[in-house]
Amino acid sequence: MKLPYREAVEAICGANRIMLAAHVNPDGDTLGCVLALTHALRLLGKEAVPFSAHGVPDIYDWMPGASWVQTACEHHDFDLAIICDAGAVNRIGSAVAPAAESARTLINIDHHVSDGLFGDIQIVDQRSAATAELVYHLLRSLQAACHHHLLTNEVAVCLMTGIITDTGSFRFLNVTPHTFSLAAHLQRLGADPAPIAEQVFENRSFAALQLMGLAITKMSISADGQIAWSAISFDDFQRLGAVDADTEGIVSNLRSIKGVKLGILFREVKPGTVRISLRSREGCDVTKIARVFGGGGHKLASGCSVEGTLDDAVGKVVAEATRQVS
Ligand SMILES: [Mn+2]
Repeated sequence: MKLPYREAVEAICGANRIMLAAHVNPDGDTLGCVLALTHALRLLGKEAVPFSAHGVPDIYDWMPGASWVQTACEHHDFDLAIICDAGAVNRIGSAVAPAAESARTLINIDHHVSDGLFGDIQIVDQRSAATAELVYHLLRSLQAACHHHLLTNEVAVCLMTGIITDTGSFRFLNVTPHTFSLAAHLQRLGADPAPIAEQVFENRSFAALQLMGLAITKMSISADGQIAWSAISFDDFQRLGAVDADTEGIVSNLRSIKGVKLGILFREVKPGTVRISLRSREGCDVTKIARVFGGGGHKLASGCSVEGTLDDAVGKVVAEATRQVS
């Protein structure tokens, strides 16, 4: 499959005002791509503005260029919009999407399985471990076309952050030899993985660890030992002063138990609304469970929401999971 890098380079060269957009609930990959592109485009003298409707989470606020990020866009006069790591335009949030849709040209760079492709130019490849891999190739093409050094230390750090976070520090199934050669080049450019991993994974709040402890204390396991789950109530969040982002990592801990195929975390985000995260090992497709409750995602990582009490949600989802797993 040949990706339209040349077309994207032409669109970038012909544009002056360029907006870059991350998806809502931003992760290291979407932010890394948006910031890497912003750095590179500014080096080319472009007016490049990064947007993230949900801002920059604390664990990513050290990233080079993080302070440039805007959360809403009122201007509708961009020559070009580049959306990174989002399966659909509405995934960049309603405060940013109209501006991207009204840009003269729209480039979609992504590695997700999506229902329909969008954008005038689509650099979409599901085999890439991270969108950062695709941005890396785009920047190399751009660098060659413009005879301008673009893979700076800042750019390399942003892209390495995307790769480290989307591969779970090179542990996930999406990692290929290509991921390693690309990461090797980024490290040679000055992007050491260790300080990035420390910033992202070892910078947690006290409340987040207390929440983890509570979730582990409250966990349950099915009779056959294949499903492990835990539930955190709205009161638990309030009492510990924890926020939803502090649940990061809990569900993968549930899945890590020997013999467990499926981990489920229930969190009452507000009274009457329960958000559910599902994580499985290979061979167990959690999208099938999430879809029953109107959610979706990937085979090994999906989510959904259920209205009602925490106990009701646990009862319904665990019953459905048991039906599907056994
Ligand atoms: Mn990604």
